Amino acid sequence: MSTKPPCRLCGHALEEFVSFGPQPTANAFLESSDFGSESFCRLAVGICGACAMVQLIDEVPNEQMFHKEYPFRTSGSAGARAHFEQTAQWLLDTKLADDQSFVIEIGANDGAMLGSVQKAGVRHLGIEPCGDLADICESKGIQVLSAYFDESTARRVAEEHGLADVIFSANTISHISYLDSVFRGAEALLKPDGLLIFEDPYWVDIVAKTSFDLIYDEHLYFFTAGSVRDAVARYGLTLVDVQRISLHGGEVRYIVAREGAHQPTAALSGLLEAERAARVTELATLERFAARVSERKTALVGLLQDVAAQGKRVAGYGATAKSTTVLNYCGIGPELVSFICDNTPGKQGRFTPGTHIPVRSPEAFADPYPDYALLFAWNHQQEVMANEQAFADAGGKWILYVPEVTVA
Ligand code: DWN
Repeated sequence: MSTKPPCRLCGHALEEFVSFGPQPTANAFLESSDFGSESFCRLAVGICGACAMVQLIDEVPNEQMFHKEYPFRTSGSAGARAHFEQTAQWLLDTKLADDQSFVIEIGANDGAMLGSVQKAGVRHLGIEPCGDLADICESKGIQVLSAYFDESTARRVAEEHGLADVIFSANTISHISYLDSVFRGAEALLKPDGLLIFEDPYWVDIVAKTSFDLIYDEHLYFFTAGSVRDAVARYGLTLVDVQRISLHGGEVRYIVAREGAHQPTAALSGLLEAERAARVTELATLERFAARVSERKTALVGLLQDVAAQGKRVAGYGATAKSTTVLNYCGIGPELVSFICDNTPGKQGRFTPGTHIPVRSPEAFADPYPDYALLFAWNHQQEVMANEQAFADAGGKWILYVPEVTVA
């Protein structure tokens, strides 16, 4: 009899509903000398039968994913830069207005958010385990501690820097396996009326768009307002507000306070109601999602094979973490996508994990233009297509696979 793995939050059994097979570390872009020595981990998603937290079944150790050479830079897109400048301004205007204010960011990345806080002269601390990213923050004058965030880091920070008005985090809380320690740490580090504010991909949007490529090793949890509400409640915290965010294909910003410190908003009850109506945590919905994932693979591979049979050349655009799932799950290698261009220096000159497609700088895109460009950075579609208008003007066609496989 096979035993079902336990939920990381409540220990109840997980029901697996989709699997992508063995996958390499999503952001481990390779040197050719690394070929053959990559490590793979099964990528499969389940839902807890008790607390409805959607999560990966297996996990890759933190140190294998988030280390000195972690390549992703938040500031690599103008859309993300604008979003985090606006976020900083919103925090400064509404939550950090007095001269004793103190904000902490978990997963500060390259300082896209804290850079504006630093410029405003407000007390802050970035917590960033990836050494190169912490160095970039420091070079911008941002105070930073290079560490993983957990309860012991939180207690150390509280002792050395005092309690925080806001603990902010973007695209990081869903990446941390030990959420119990994170929430206990937040509880220990917040002022009595302080707020934990975090934004992450929204499971409802992933189901609605079948954006299956948002599933990869770094994304351990796929939150809904309902699952976050129940998770934080175990640690004396309450989900009080939510905001919808369009970045990265649809996210939610969760605003969490100590129990009784802030009143829940109408926006929260509205989103909880919409989630119930969408039935996104019911097994039947999840099984339909899994069936659509498989159909999407067939459609994308079929299109790429047709294009190859016509002797046309396809390049990829954006060597995203998401592309690792698409390429490895669909079995797409250099015979179907000859190279991928990306503006991240740490990815250029390397090869995609598992499928060994060369990654080149955006200048290579026009040298000469391919017939088709497969847009792995579909979440930055407007920005990329505007920057590369000359490609379409020259007769080039974009291939999209979210929310459907289309040629534009
Ligand atoms: O949560 C995460 C998100 C926020 O970022 C992480 N786990 C890892 C990473 O995921 P991703 O790699 O899928 O993120 P993006 O933002 O979709 O990556 C876009 C990629 O495309 C970057 O490598 C930069 C590149 N890019 C480019 O070359 N030209 C992006 C734009 C907009 C461009 O014009």
